[in-house]
Amino acid sequence: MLSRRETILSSLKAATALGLAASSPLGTLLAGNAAAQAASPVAGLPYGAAVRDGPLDQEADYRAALVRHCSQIVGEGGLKWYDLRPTREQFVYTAPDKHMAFATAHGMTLRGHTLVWYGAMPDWTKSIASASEAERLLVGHIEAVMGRYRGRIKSWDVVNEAIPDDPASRSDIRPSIWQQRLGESHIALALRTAARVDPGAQLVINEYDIEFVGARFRRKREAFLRLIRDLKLRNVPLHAVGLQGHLRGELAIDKEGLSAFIAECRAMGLAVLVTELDVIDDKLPGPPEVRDILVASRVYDFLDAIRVAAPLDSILTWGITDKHTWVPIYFKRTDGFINRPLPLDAAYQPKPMMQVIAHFLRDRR
Ligand code: 9MR
Repeated sequence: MLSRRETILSSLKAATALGLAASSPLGTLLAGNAAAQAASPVAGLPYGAAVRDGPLDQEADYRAALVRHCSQIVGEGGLKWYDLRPTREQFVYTAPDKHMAFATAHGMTLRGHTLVWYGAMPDWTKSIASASEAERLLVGHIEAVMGRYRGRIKSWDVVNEAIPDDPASRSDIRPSIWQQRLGESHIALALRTAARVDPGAQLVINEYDIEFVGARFRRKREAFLRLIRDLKLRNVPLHAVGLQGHLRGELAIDKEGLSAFIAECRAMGLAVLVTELDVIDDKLPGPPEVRDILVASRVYDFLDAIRVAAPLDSILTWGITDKHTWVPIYFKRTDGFINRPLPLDAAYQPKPMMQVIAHFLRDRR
């Protein structure tokens, strides 16, 4: 097995081979950190990760990694309708209660994900037949779930992924049972209900695919901004924009476009959170040392573009270790190499991505 120093040296060699000058910001950052190794570069910083129940219950290494690196966690599942509401009458709080207990025991906070989403809906919700029934269920759900964790879950992804992958116009909203029965007003309804139930909670609208170069992503950014502007103009309570940050290894970050988008959000008084960072690496070259640098470099560009326009007060990755990640479910590599989307490798060793996250959190304004 390579020593930590050898690993870093081989990363640097890979970086040089990729044309990443040692004098570039990322090159300097990786070289600098090679000299000063901390047990956890993000310890004490507002870094966190999504947690999965299997390993949380069964793997001591996994729990130890969370405790060592994270000051916050979020359930990868647990608070989704599919998990909470197997039937219309039931509320199953086993997983979120467990996440809350783990967070509290280790001095971490727990984020809430998510109250309104087209995805992970139990089948029975298809039978919601009218606007009044939809309104009753949505309001009742938010009252029950946010109410249970009032004052304890301090930041909520109230609305998740409201914008379609390729919006037909700026006013396009992704289809869901809520959109079908209530139209776009379901978004304001959810946010207003959330503010009433827990006036102290940070209310977030969370989205992906808004950071890349390309017309489709520009359209998605514009549609997202249209929705946010509209909510703010109507005084709907909304405190932050969540950038999921499921980066695609093969797509360049539109740094200017992203910074401009963030600047607009800031001008409306919104905070900016990174909520689900990882790098989908199925289309990147196989060798891990090379891939890890390319992954770190995408994360660098993404965080750098945000930092130009907003303080980076919170970064969560969608999982903590390459051992447990959603990425291979949809983006498995075909060359036999495992995916490496996250800050720790499958043996829980920090990768260059972790150093990049630490760098941006340490130097936050
Ligand atoms: O990673 C999550 C996966 O384990 C679940 O099966 C799936 C459906 O609930 O959701 C995944 O998480 C998604 C998140 O909730 C919203 N943004 C995209 C995430 C990755 O697909």
